[in-house]
Amino acid sequence: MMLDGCTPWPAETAERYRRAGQWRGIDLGSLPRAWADAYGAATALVAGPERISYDELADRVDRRAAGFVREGVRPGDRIVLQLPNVAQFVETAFALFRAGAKPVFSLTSHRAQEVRHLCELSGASGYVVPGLFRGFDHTALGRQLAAELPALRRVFVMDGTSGTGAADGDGLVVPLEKVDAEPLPLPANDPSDVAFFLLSGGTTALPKLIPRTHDDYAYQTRTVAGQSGLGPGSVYLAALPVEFNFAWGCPGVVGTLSSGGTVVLAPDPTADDCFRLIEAERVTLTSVVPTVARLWLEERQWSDADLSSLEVLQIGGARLEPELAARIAPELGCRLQQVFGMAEGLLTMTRPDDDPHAVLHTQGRPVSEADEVLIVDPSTGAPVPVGEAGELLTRGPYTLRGYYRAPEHNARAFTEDGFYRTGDLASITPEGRLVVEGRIKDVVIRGGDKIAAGEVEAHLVTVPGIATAAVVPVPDEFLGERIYAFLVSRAEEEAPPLSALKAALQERGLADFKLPDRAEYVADLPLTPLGKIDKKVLSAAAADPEYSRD
Ligand code: J2J
Repeated sequence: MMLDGCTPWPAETAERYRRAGQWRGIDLGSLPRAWADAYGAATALVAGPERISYDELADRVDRRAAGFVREGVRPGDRIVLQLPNVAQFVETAFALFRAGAKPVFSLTSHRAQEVRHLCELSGASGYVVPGLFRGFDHTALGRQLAAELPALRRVFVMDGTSGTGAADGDGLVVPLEKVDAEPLPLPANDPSDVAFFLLSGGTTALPKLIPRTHDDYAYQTRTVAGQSGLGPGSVYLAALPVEFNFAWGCPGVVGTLSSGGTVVLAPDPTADDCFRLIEAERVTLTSVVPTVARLWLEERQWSDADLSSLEVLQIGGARLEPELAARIAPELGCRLQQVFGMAEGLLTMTRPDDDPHAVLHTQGRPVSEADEVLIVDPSTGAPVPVGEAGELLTRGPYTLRGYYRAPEHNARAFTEDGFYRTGDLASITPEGRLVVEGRIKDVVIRGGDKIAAGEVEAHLVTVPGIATAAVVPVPDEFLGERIYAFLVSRAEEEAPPLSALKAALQERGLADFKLPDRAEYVADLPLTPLGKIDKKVLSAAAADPEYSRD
Protein backbone atom coordinates (compact mmCIF):
# COMPACT_ATOMS: atom_id res chain seq x y z
CA MET A 1 0.00 0.00 0.00
CA MET A 2 1.28 3.42 -0.89
CA LEU A 3 0.81 6.46 1.32
CA ASP A 4 -2.36 8.41 0.59
CA GLY A 5 -1.77 11.01 -2.13
CA CYS A 6 0.54 8.74 -4.17
CA THR A 7 -0.26 6.82 -7.34
CA PRO A 8 0.58 3.12 -7.13
CA TRP A 9 1.61 1.04 -10.13
CA PRO A 10 -1.28 -1.10 -11.48
CA ALA A 11 -1.46 -4.46 -9.65
CA GLU A 12 -0.55 -6.54 -12.74
CA THR A 13 2.46 -4.35 -13.47
CA ALA A 14 3.65 -4.56 -9.86
CA GLU A 15 3.25 -8.34 -10.02
CA ARG A 16 5.32 -8.46 -13.20
CA TYR A 17 8.15 -6.44 -11.58
CA ARG A 18 8.07 -8.82 -8.60
CA ARG A 19 8.08 -11.97 -10.75
CA ALA A 20 11.00 -10.60 -12.79
CA GLY A 21 12.97 -10.06 -9.57
CA GLN A 22 13.09 -6.30 -9.95
CA TRP A 23 11.10 -5.68 -6.80
CA ARG A 24 12.39 -7.94 -4.06
CA GLY A 25 10.51 -6.70 -1.03
CA ILE A 26 13.46 -4.79 0.40
CA ASP A 27 12.89 -2.22 3.16
CA LEU A 28 15.52 0.56 2.86
CA GLY A 29 15.40 0.96 6.65
CA SER A 30 16.72 -2.57 7.10
CA LEU A 31 19.74 -2.04 4.85
CA PRO A 32 22.33 -0.58 7.29
CA ARG A 33 21.99 -3.64 9.58
CA ALA A 34 22.15 -6.03 6.61
CA TRP A 35 25.25 -4.21 5.32
CA ALA A 36 26.85 -4.38 8.77
CA ASP A 37 26.25 -8.14 8.83
CA ALA A 38 27.98 -8.43 5.47
CA TYR A 39 30.77 -5.83 5.69
CA GLY A 40 31.19 -5.25 9.47
CA ALA A 41 34.40 -3.39 10.22
CA ALA A 42 34.99 -2.12 6.68
CA THR A 43 34.78 1.66 6.22
CA ALA A 44 31.33 2.75 5.06
CA LEU A 45 31.69 6.53 5.27
CA VAL A 46 34.51 9.04 5.29
CA ALA A 47 33.42 12.53 6.29
CA GLY A 48 35.97 15.12 7.30
CA PRO A 49 38.22 13.55 9.92
CA GLU A 50 35.67 10.81 10.66
CA ARG A 51 35.81 7.24 9.34
CA ILE A 52 32.68 5.27 10.09
CA SER A 53 32.54 1.48 9.78
CA TYR A 54 29.47 -0.41 8.59
CA ASP A 55 28.97 -1.69 12.16
CA GLU A 56 29.12 1.84 13.55
CA LEU A 57 26.78 3.18 10.88
CA ALA A 58 24.17 0.51 11.68
CA ASP A 59 24.47 1.23 15.42
CA ARG A 60 24.06 4.96 14.90
CA VAL A 61 21.05 4.41 12.64
CA ASP A 62 19.42 2.12 15.25
CA ARG A 63 19.96 4.64 18.03
CA ARG A 64 18.76 7.56 16.03
CA ALA A 65 15.69 5.70 14.74
CA ALA A 66 14.75 4.80 18.33
CA GLY A 67 15.30 8.42 19.32
CA PHE A 68 13.06 9.72 16.56
CA VAL A 69 10.31 7.37 17.74
CA ARG A 70 10.78 8.64 21.31
CA GLU A 71 10.52 12.20 19.97
CA GLY A 72 7.11 11.34 18.60
CA VAL A 73 8.02 10.62 14.98
CA ARG A 74 5.47 8.10 13.71
CA PRO A 75 5.40 5.75 10.71
CA GLY A 76 4.12 7.71 7.74
CA ASP A 77 5.25 11.10 9.10
CA ARG A 78 6.96 13.36 6.59
CA ILE A 79 10.18 15.04 7.73
CA VAL A 80 11.92 17.67 5.60
CA LEU A 81 15.63 16.82 5.53
CA GLN A 82 17.95 19.71 4.71
CA LEU A 83 21.55 18.82 5.50
CA PRO A 84 24.83 19.24 3.61
CA ASN A 85 27.21 16.40 2.69
CA VAL A 86 27.89 15.19 6.22
CA ALA A 87 27.69 11.74 7.81
CA GLN A 88 24.58 12.88 9.64
CA PHE A 89 22.73 13.17 6.35
CA VAL A 90 23.23 9.47 5.70
CA GLU A 91 22.61 8.45 9.32
CA THR A 92 19.49 10.58 9.63
CA ALA A 93 18.00 9.54 6.29
CA PHE A 94 18.37 5.85 7.16
CA ALA A 95 17.17 6.40 10.74
CA LEU A 96 14.02 8.02 9.35
CA PHE A 97 13.54 5.11 6.92
CA ARG A 98 14.01 2.74 9.85
CA ALA A 99 11.40 4.61 11.89
CA GLY A 100 8.98 4.44 8.97
CA ALA A 101 9.05 8.21 8.49
CA LYS A 102 9.46 9.68 5.01
CA PRO A 103 12.23 12.21 4.54
CA VAL A 104 11.63 14.94 1.98
CA PHE A 105 15.02 15.78 0.46
CA SER A 106 15.53 19.54 0.33
CA LEU A 107 18.57 21.43 -1.02
CA THR A 108 20.69 23.38 1.48
CA SER A 109 20.29 26.40 -0.81
CA HIS A 110 16.52 26.37 -0.27
CA ARG A 111 15.15 29.31 1.67
CA ALA A 112 11.82 30.25 3.23
CA GLN A 113 9.81 29.99 0.00
CA GLU A 114 10.95 26.52 -0.91
CA VAL A 115 11.04 25.06 2.60
CA ARG A 116 7.60 26.46 3.48
CA HIS A 117 6.20 24.91 0.35
CA LEU A 118 7.84 21.52 1.05
CA CYS A 119 6.58 21.54 4.65
CA GLU A 120 3.09 22.58 3.64
CA LEU A 121 2.74 20.22 0.70
CA SER A 122 4.07 17.24 2.63
CA GLY A 123 2.36 18.17 5.89
CA ALA A 124 5.75 17.70 7.54
CA SER A 125 5.86 17.13 11.30
CA GLY A 126 9.61 17.69 11.45
CA TYR A 127 12.40 19.65 9.79
CA VAL A 128 16.08 18.62 10.04
CA VAL A 129 18.53 21.51 9.61
CA PRO A 130 22.21 22.37 9.81
CA GLY A 131 21.75 25.26 12.25
CA LEU A 132 23.89 28.06 10.94
CA PHE A 133 25.17 27.04 7.53
CA ARG A 134 26.98 29.25 5.00
CA GLY A 135 25.74 32.32 6.81
CA PHE A 136 22.08 31.28 6.92
CA ASP A 137 20.25 30.48 10.14
CA HIS A 138 18.14 27.43 9.31
CA THR A 139 17.02 27.03 12.91
CA ALA A 140 15.49 30.50 12.84
CA LEU A 141 13.69 29.56 9.62
CA GLY A 142 12.44 26.42 11.37
CA ARG A 143 11.07 28.51 14.23
CA GLN A 144 9.36 30.88 11.82
CA LEU A 145 7.76 28.03 9.87
CA ALA A 146 6.65 26.20 13.02
CA ALA A 147 4.84 29.37 14.06
CA GLU A 148 2.99 29.38 10.73
CA LEU A 149 2.37 25.65 10.28
CA PRO A 150 0.70 23.80 13.16
CA ALA A 151 1.70 20.39 11.76
CA LEU A 152 5.40 21.24 12.14
CA ARG A 153 6.23 20.14 15.70
CA ARG A 154 10.00 19.63 15.76
CA VAL A 155 13.11 21.26 14.33
CA PHE A 156 16.09 18.91 14.61
CA VAL A 157 19.47 20.65 14.47
CA MET A 158 22.68 19.03 13.29
CA ASP A 159 25.42 18.60 15.86
CA GLY A 160 28.20 21.12 16.03
CA THR A 161 26.33 23.93 14.31
CA SER A 162 24.69 26.71 16.19
CA GLY A 163 21.52 28.43 15.24
CA THR A 164 18.90 30.52 16.91
CA GLY A 165 17.02 29.20 19.83
CA ALA A 166 18.36 25.68 20.37
CA ALA A 167 18.45 26.51 24.08
CA ASP A 168 15.02 28.12 24.38
CA GLY A 169 13.68 25.06 26.17
CA ASP A 170 10.23 25.09 24.55
CA GLY A 171 10.82 21.63 23.09
CA LEU A 172 10.48 22.77 19.49
CA VAL A 173 14.18 22.76 18.63
CA VAL A 174 16.05 19.54 19.41
CA PRO A 175 19.77 18.94 18.71
CA LEU A 176 20.16 15.70 16.72
CA GLU A 177 22.71 14.36 19.22
CA LYS A 178 20.04 14.55 21.94
CA VAL A 179 17.68 12.48 19.82
CA ASP A 180 19.76 9.30 19.96
CA ALA A 181 18.41 6.64 22.34
CA GLU A 182 18.67 2.95 23.25
CA PRO A 183 17.73 0.91 20.16
CA LEU A 184 14.16 -0.33 20.02
CA PRO A 185 12.65 -3.18 18.05
CA LEU A 186 10.82 -1.37 15.25
CA PRO A 187 8.33 -2.76 12.75
CA ALA A 188 9.49 -3.32 9.17
CA ASN A 189 8.20 -1.05 6.39
CA ASP A 190 5.95 -2.18 3.58
CA PRO A 191 8.44 -2.34 0.67
CA SER A 192 5.81 -1.13 -1.78
CA ASP A 193 5.27 2.05 0.24
CA VAL A 194 7.04 5.40 -0.18
CA ALA A 195 10.46 5.50 1.48
CA PHE A 196 11.25 9.15 0.77
CA PHE A 197 10.48 12.08 -1.49
CA LEU A 198 12.76 13.63 -4.08
CA LEU A 199 12.18 17.07 -5.48
CA SER A 200 11.18 17.48 -9.10
CA GLY A 201 13.23 19.74 -11.36
CA GLY A 202 9.78 21.13 -12.00
CA THR A 203 7.87 22.81 -14.74
CA THR A 204 5.19 24.40 -12.60
CA ALA A 205 5.21 27.44 -10.35
CA LEU A 206 5.33 25.23 -7.27
CA PRO A 207 7.85 22.37 -6.99
CA LYS A 208 6.45 18.84 -6.99
CA LEU A 209 7.34 15.89 -4.77
CA ILE A 210 8.36 12.54 -6.22
CA PRO A 211 7.48 9.53 -4.08
CA ARG A 212 10.19 6.84 -4.27
CA THR A 213 9.30 3.44 -2.84
CA HIS A 214 11.60 1.09 -0.94
CA ASP A 215 11.28 -1.50 -3.70
CA ASP A 216 11.85 0.86 -6.61
CA TYR A 217 14.87 2.61 -5.12
CA ALA A 218 16.47 -0.62 -3.90
CA TYR A 219 16.13 -1.88 -7.46
CA GLN A 220 17.54 1.28 -9.07
CA THR A 221 20.61 1.39 -6.83
CA ARG A 222 21.27 -2.36 -7.04
CA THR A 223 21.00 -2.41 -10.83
CA VAL A 224 23.18 0.64 -11.39
CA ALA A 225 25.77 -0.56 -8.85
CA GLY A 226 25.92 -3.92 -10.65
CA GLN A 227 26.34 -2.29 -14.05
CA SER A 228 29.03 -0.01 -12.63
CA GLY A 229 30.94 -3.06 -11.35
CA LEU A 230 30.92 -1.78 -7.77
CA GLY A 231 32.32 -3.98 -5.03
CA PRO A 232 34.02 -3.76 -1.63
CA GLY A 233 37.09 -2.16 -3.24
CA SER A 234 35.08 0.71 -4.73
CA VAL A 235 35.43 4.20 -3.32
CA TYR A 236 32.72 6.67 -4.35
CA LEU A 237 33.24 10.39 -3.92
CA ALA A 238 29.97 12.24 -3.28
CA ALA A 239 31.04 15.50 -4.91
CA LEU A 240 27.53 16.76 -5.68
CA PRO A 241 25.02 17.32 -2.88
CA VAL A 242 23.82 13.90 -1.71
CA GLU A 243 20.16 14.93 -1.81
CA PHE A 244 20.51 14.94 -5.60
CA ASN A 245 19.28 11.60 -7.00
CA PHE A 246 22.46 11.35 -9.07
CA ALA A 247 24.71 11.36 -5.96
CA TRP A 248 22.31 9.48 -3.69
CA GLY A 249 21.46 6.54 -5.87
CA CYS A 250 22.97 6.30 -9.39
CA PRO A 251 24.82 4.31 -7.91
CA GLY A 252 25.93 7.05 -5.52
CA VAL A 253 25.79 6.67 -1.76
CA VAL A 254 23.16 3.93 -1.57
CA GLY A 255 24.59 1.85 -4.43
CA THR A 256 28.12 2.03 -3.02
CA LEU A 257 27.04 1.05 0.49
CA SER A 258 24.95 -1.80 -0.94
CA SER A 259 28.14 -3.10 -2.57
CA GLY A 260 30.38 -2.89 0.50
CA GLY A 261 32.39 0.03 -0.87
CA THR A 262 33.36 3.28 0.83
CA VAL A 263 31.55 6.60 0.42
CA VAL A 264 33.65 9.73 0.77
CA LEU A 265 31.59 12.88 1.37
CA ALA A 266 32.99 16.06 -0.21
CA PRO A 267 31.83 19.34 1.37
CA ASP A 268 31.38 20.81 -2.10
CA PRO A 269 32.31 19.97 -5.68
CA THR A 270 35.29 22.33 -6.01
CA ALA A 271 38.41 20.87 -7.62
CA ASP A 272 40.47 21.83 -4.56
CA ASP A 273 38.45 19.71 -2.16
CA CYS A 274 37.67 16.90 -4.57
CA PHE A 275 41.19 16.39 -5.96
CA ARG A 276 42.57 16.27 -2.42
CA LEU A 277 39.97 13.65 -1.45
CA ILE A 278 40.47 11.59 -4.62
CA GLU A 279 44.19 11.42 -3.88
CA ALA A 280 43.90 10.79 -0.14
CA GLU A 281 41.12 8.20 -0.29
CA ARG A 282 42.05 6.56 -3.61
CA VAL A 283 38.59 7.32 -5.02
CA THR A 284 37.56 5.08 -7.93
CA LEU A 285 34.24 6.63 -9.02
CA THR A 286 32.51 9.98 -8.78
CA SER A 287 29.69 11.87 -10.47
CA VAL A 288 29.44 15.51 -11.50
CA VAL A 289 27.43 17.88 -13.70
CA PRO A 290 29.09 19.29 -16.86
CA THR A 291 29.81 22.66 -15.22
CA VAL A 292 31.81 20.95 -12.48
CA ALA A 293 33.63 18.79 -15.04
CA ARG A 294 34.65 21.96 -16.85
CA LEU A 295 35.99 23.47 -13.63
CA TRP A 296 37.94 20.30 -12.85
CA LEU A 297 39.49 20.30 -16.33
CA GLU A 298 40.61 23.90 -15.87
CA GLU A 299 42.05 23.19 -12.42
CA ARG A 300 43.76 20.02 -13.60
CA GLN A 301 46.24 22.10 -15.54
CA TRP A 302 47.44 23.70 -12.30
CA SER A 303 47.18 20.77 -9.95
CA ASP A 304 49.68 18.00 -9.28
CA ALA A 305 47.15 15.90 -7.32
CA ASP A 306 47.43 12.17 -7.94
CA LEU A 307 44.13 11.20 -9.58
CA SER A 308 45.38 7.84 -10.83
CA SER A 309 42.92 5.84 -8.69
CA LEU A 310 39.93 7.40 -10.48
CA GLU A 311 38.50 4.85 -12.90
CA VAL A 312 35.22 6.43 -13.92
CA LEU A 313 33.83 9.95 -14.01
CA GLN A 314 30.06 9.99 -14.44
CA ILE A 315 28.73 13.17 -16.01
CA GLY A 316 25.04 13.97 -16.19
CA GLY A 317 22.29 16.35 -15.20
CA ALA A 318 22.68 18.71 -18.14
CA ARG A 319 23.80 18.58 -21.75
CA LEU A 320 27.46 17.57 -22.09
CA GLU A 321 29.15 19.19 -25.08
CA PRO A 322 31.08 16.57 -27.13
CA GLU A 323 34.12 18.88 -27.03
CA LEU A 324 34.12 18.72 -23.22
CA ALA A 325 33.38 14.99 -23.24
CA ALA A 326 36.43 14.36 -25.42
CA ARG A 327 38.76 16.00 -22.88
CA ILE A 328 37.84 13.77 -19.92
CA ALA A 329 39.86 10.62 -20.66
CA PRO A 330 43.06 12.31 -21.87
CA GLU A 331 43.14 15.08 -19.26
CA LEU A 332 41.77 13.37 -16.16
CA GLY A 333 43.05 9.88 -16.97
CA CYS A 334 39.74 8.10 -16.34
CA ARG A 335 36.84 6.70 -18.31
CA LEU A 336 33.84 8.94 -19.03
CA GLN A 337 30.35 7.61 -18.36
CA GLN A 338 27.50 9.77 -19.62
CA VAL A 339 24.38 9.64 -17.48
CA PHE A 340 20.96 10.95 -18.35
CA GLY A 341 18.65 10.81 -15.40
CA MET A 342 15.80 12.34 -13.51
CA ALA A 343 14.58 12.22 -9.94
CA GLU A 344 11.30 10.90 -11.40
CA GLY A 345 13.04 7.67 -12.42
CA LEU A 346 14.42 6.70 -15.83
CA LEU A 347 18.20 6.49 -16.07
CA THR A 348 20.28 5.89 -19.14
CA MET A 349 24.06 5.41 -19.15
CA THR A 350 26.88 4.66 -21.51
CA ARG A 351 28.67 1.37 -20.72
CA PRO A 352 32.34 0.35 -20.50
CA ASP A 353 32.06 -1.72 -23.69
CA ASP A 354 30.38 1.05 -25.73
CA ASP A 355 32.43 2.26 -28.68
CA PRO A 356 34.17 5.61 -28.10
CA HIS A 357 31.83 7.46 -30.45
CA ALA A 358 28.78 6.35 -28.45
CA VAL A 359 30.43 7.43 -25.19
CA LEU A 360 31.11 10.91 -26.53
CA HIS A 361 27.91 11.48 -28.46
CA THR A 362 25.08 9.58 -26.75
CA GLN A 363 23.60 9.27 -23.26
CA GLY A 364 23.60 5.48 -23.47
CA ARG A 365 20.93 2.89 -22.84
CA PRO A 366 18.30 2.56 -20.08
CA VAL A 367 19.61 0.72 -17.03
CA SER A 368 16.67 -1.70 -16.80
CA GLU A 369 15.38 -4.16 -19.38
CA ALA A 370 11.94 -3.25 -18.02
CA ASP A 371 12.31 0.46 -18.83
CA GLU A 372 9.84 1.38 -21.56
CA VAL A 373 10.79 4.35 -23.68
CA LEU A 374 8.69 6.06 -26.36
CA ILE A 375 9.60 9.00 -28.57
CA VAL A 376 6.48 10.83 -29.69
CA ASP A 377 5.45 13.89 -31.62
CA PRO A 378 4.71 16.37 -28.80
CA SER A 379 1.67 17.81 -30.56
CA THR A 380 -0.04 14.59 -31.71
CA GLY A 381 1.38 12.04 -29.24
CA ALA A 382 2.10 9.66 -32.15
CA PRO A 383 5.42 7.76 -32.15
CA VAL A 384 8.02 9.25 -34.52
CA PRO A 385 10.24 7.12 -36.82
CA VAL A 386 13.43 5.70 -35.28
CA GLY A 387 16.22 8.28 -35.18
CA GLU A 388 13.92 11.29 -35.22
CA ALA A 389 13.60 13.63 -32.27
CA GLY A 390 10.44 13.81 -30.22
CA GLU A 391 9.25 13.98 -26.64
CA LEU A 392 10.62 11.23 -24.41
CA LEU A 393 7.92 9.26 -22.59
CA THR A 394 8.76 6.53 -20.14
CA ARG A 395 7.45 4.06 -17.60
CA GLY A 396 9.17 1.30 -15.69
CA PRO A 397 9.97 -0.33 -12.35
CA TYR A 398 11.58 2.77 -10.80
CA THR A 399 9.71 5.57 -12.61
CA LEU A 400 6.90 7.24 -10.69
CA ARG A 401 3.24 6.95 -11.70
CA GLY A 402 2.24 10.24 -10.13
CA TYR A 403 3.55 13.19 -8.12
CA TYR A 404 2.49 13.45 -4.48
CA ARG A 405 -0.83 15.23 -3.88
CA ALA A 406 -0.98 16.64 -7.42
CA PRO A 407 -3.98 15.10 -9.25
CA GLU A 408 -4.44 17.96 -11.71
CA HIS A 409 -0.79 18.12 -12.66
CA ASN A 410 -0.66 14.32 -12.89
CA ALA A 411 -3.47 14.33 -15.43
CA ARG A 412 -1.19 16.32 -17.74
CA ALA A 413 2.20 14.86 -16.80
CA PHE A 414 1.21 11.24 -17.51
CA THR A 415 -0.48 9.51 -20.41
CA GLU A 416 -3.56 7.45 -19.75
CA ASP A 417 -1.48 4.30 -19.75
CA GLY A 418 0.94 5.62 -17.17
CA PHE A 419 3.82 6.91 -19.27
CA TYR A 420 5.58 9.90 -17.70
CA ARG A 421 5.98 12.83 -20.09
CA THR A 422 9.56 13.89 -19.37
CA GLY A 423 9.42 17.19 -21.29
CA ASP A 424 12.79 16.25 -22.79
CA LEU A 425 13.31 15.99 -26.54
CA ALA A 426 15.35 12.96 -27.50
CA SER A 427 16.01 10.50 -30.28
CA ILE A 428 17.00 6.84 -30.16
CA THR A 429 19.83 5.50 -32.32
CA PRO A 430 19.32 2.23 -34.25
CA GLU A 431 21.44 0.57 -31.52
CA GLY A 432 18.95 1.75 -28.90
CA ARG A 433 20.96 4.58 -27.39
CA LEU A 434 19.35 7.79 -26.24
CA VAL A 435 20.47 11.17 -27.55
CA VAL A 436 19.08 14.22 -25.74
CA GLU A 437 18.14 16.82 -28.34
CA GLY A 438 16.56 19.57 -26.27
CA ARG A 439 13.52 20.21 -24.14
CA ILE A 440 9.97 21.35 -24.41
CA LYS A 441 9.48 21.89 -20.68
CA ASP A 442 9.72 25.38 -19.32
CA VAL A 443 12.88 24.87 -17.28
CA VAL A 444 16.29 26.53 -17.12
CA ILE A 445 19.22 24.19 -16.37
CA ARG A 446 21.86 26.44 -14.84
CA GLY A 447 24.96 24.46 -13.93
CA GLY A 448 23.32 21.41 -12.40
CA ASP A 449 20.39 23.33 -10.98
CA LYS A 450 16.91 23.07 -12.45
CA ILE A 451 14.82 26.22 -12.32
CA ALA A 452 11.13 26.20 -13.29
CA ALA A 453 10.54 29.36 -15.32
CA GLY A 454 6.99 29.59 -13.96
CA GLU A 455 8.19 29.70 -10.38
CA VAL A 456 10.52 32.65 -10.99
CA GLU A 457 7.87 34.43 -13.09
CA ALA A 458 5.30 34.07 -10.31
CA HIS A 459 7.65 35.84 -7.92
CA LEU A 460 8.74 38.50 -10.40
CA VAL A 461 5.20 39.74 -10.99
CA THR A 462 4.79 40.41 -7.27
CA VAL A 463 7.59 43.00 -7.40
CA PRO A 464 6.17 46.55 -7.56
CA GLY A 465 6.55 47.97 -11.05
CA ILE A 466 6.40 44.60 -12.88
CA ALA A 467 3.32 43.81 -14.97
CA THR A 468 4.39 40.65 -16.79
CA ALA A 469 7.45 38.40 -16.71
CA ALA A 470 8.77 35.66 -18.98
CA VAL A 471 11.82 33.66 -17.98
CA VAL A 472 13.88 31.77 -20.56
CA PRO A 473 17.27 30.06 -20.68
CA VAL A 474 20.13 31.81 -22.46
CA PRO A 475 23.15 29.70 -23.52
CA ASP A 476 26.25 30.17 -21.39
CA GLU A 477 29.69 28.73 -21.99
CA PHE A 478 30.36 28.02 -18.34
CA LEU A 479 26.98 27.23 -16.76
CA GLY A 480 25.36 25.74 -19.87
CA GLU A 481 22.44 28.12 -19.42
CA ARG A 482 21.62 31.23 -17.47
CA ILE A 483 18.32 32.76 -16.40
CA TYR A 484 17.09 35.57 -18.62
CA ALA A 485 13.99 37.50 -17.58
CA PHE A 486 11.96 39.53 -20.09
CA LEU A 487 9.78 42.03 -18.27
CA VAL A 488 7.01 44.45 -19.01
CA SER A 489 6.86 47.27 -16.51
CA ARG A 490 3.75 49.06 -15.28
CA ALA A 491 3.37 52.34 -17.11
CA GLU A 492 2.97 54.52 -14.07
CA GLU A 493 5.73 52.92 -11.99
CA GLU A 494 9.49 52.86 -12.13
CA ALA A 495 11.05 49.72 -13.67
CA PRO A 496 13.30 48.16 -11.02
CA PRO A 497 16.85 47.36 -12.18
CA LEU A 498 18.20 43.79 -11.97
CA SER A 499 19.84 44.37 -8.58
CA ALA A 500 16.53 45.54 -7.10
CA LEU A 501 14.70 42.55 -8.62
CA LYS A 502 17.18 40.13 -7.13
CA ALA A 503 16.98 41.81 -3.76
CA ALA A 504 13.18 41.66 -3.86
CA LEU A 505 13.18 37.93 -4.67
CA GLN A 506 15.73 37.22 -1.96
CA GLU A 507 13.63 39.23 0.44
CA ARG A 508 10.69 36.97 -0.44
CA GLY A 509 12.87 33.99 0.53
CA LEU A 510 13.63 32.51 -2.88
CA ALA A 511 16.81 30.40 -3.20
CA ASP A 512 19.73 32.29 -4.75
CA PHE A 513 20.21 29.91 -7.68
CA LYS A 514 16.80 30.93 -9.05
CA LEU A 515 17.57 34.66 -9.28
CA PRO A 516 17.63 36.04 -12.83
CA ASP A 517 21.09 36.61 -14.31
CA ARG A 518 19.77 39.30 -16.59
CA ALA A 519 16.60 41.36 -16.90
CA GLU A 520 15.43 43.04 -20.06
CA TYR A 521 12.47 45.43 -20.24
CA VAL A 522 10.33 45.24 -23.35
CA ALA A 523 7.19 47.08 -24.43
CA ASP A 524 5.29 43.83 -24.85
CA LEU A 525 5.96 40.11 -25.06
CA PRO A 526 5.62 38.17 -28.34
CA LEU A 527 2.63 35.83 -28.44
CA THR A 528 2.02 32.53 -30.23
CA PRO A 529 -1.05 32.20 -32.50
CA LEU A 530 -2.79 30.66 -29.47
CA GLY A 531 -2.08 33.76 -27.41
CA LYS A 532 0.58 32.26 -25.13
CA ILE A 533 3.92 34.00 -24.56
CA ASP A 534 6.21 32.85 -27.37
CA LYS A 535 9.26 31.68 -25.46
CA LYS A 536 10.97 30.39 -28.59
CA VAL A 537 11.15 33.93 -29.92
CA LEU A 538 12.38 35.20 -26.55
CA SER A 539 15.05 32.48 -26.27
CA ALA A 540 16.30 33.27 -29.73
CA ALA A 541 16.42 36.99 -28.90
CA ALA A 542 18.24 36.33 -25.60
CA ALA A 543 20.82 34.17 -27.35
CA ASP A 544 21.44 36.70 -30.12
CA PRO A 545 24.51 38.83 -29.29
CA GLU A 546 23.20 41.58 -31.59
CA TYR A 547 20.05 41.77 -29.53
CA SER A 548 21.43 41.91 -25.98
CA ARG A 549 22.12 45.45 -24.95
CA ASP A 550 24.01 45.47 -21.69
C1 J2J B 1 20.90 16.53 -20.89
N1 J2J B 1 19.95 16.78 -19.97
C2 J2J B 1 19.95 16.04 -18.85
C3 J2J B 1 21.88 14.79 -19.64
C4 J2J B 1 19.57 15.10 -16.93
C5 J2J B 1 21.37 11.11 -12.81
C6 J2J B 1 21.73 12.13 -13.64
C7 J2J B 1 20.98 13.30 -13.69
C8 J2J B 1 19.86 13.45 -12.88
C9 J2J B 1 19.08 14.71 -12.95
C10 J2J B 1 19.48 12.42 -12.06
C11 J2J B 1 20.91 15.03 -18.63
N2 J2J B 1 21.83 15.56 -20.75
N3 J2J B 1 22.82 13.85 -19.52
O1 J2J B 1 18.40 12.49 -11.26
O2 J2J B 1 19.87 10.26 -11.18
C12 J2J B 1 18.02 16.97 -17.57
C13 J2J B 1 16.76 16.49 -18.28
C14 J2J B 1 16.03 15.74 -17.19
C15 J2J B 1 16.34 16.59 -15.97
C16 J2J B 1 16.19 15.86 -14.67
C17 J2J B 1 20.25 11.25 -12.00
N4 J2J B 1 20.63 14.47 -17.43
N5 J2J B 1 19.14 16.05 -17.77
O3 J2J B 1 19.53 15.68 -13.55
O4 J2J B 1 15.63 15.45 -11.68
O5 J2J B 1 16.05 17.63 -18.68
O6 J2J B 1 17.86 14.72 -12.38
O7 J2J B 1 14.64 15.63 -17.41
O8 J2J B 1 17.60 17.01 -11.39
O9 J2J B 1 17.70 16.99 -16.18
O10 J2J B 1 16.70 16.62 -13.62
P1 J2J B 1 16.91 15.99 -12.17
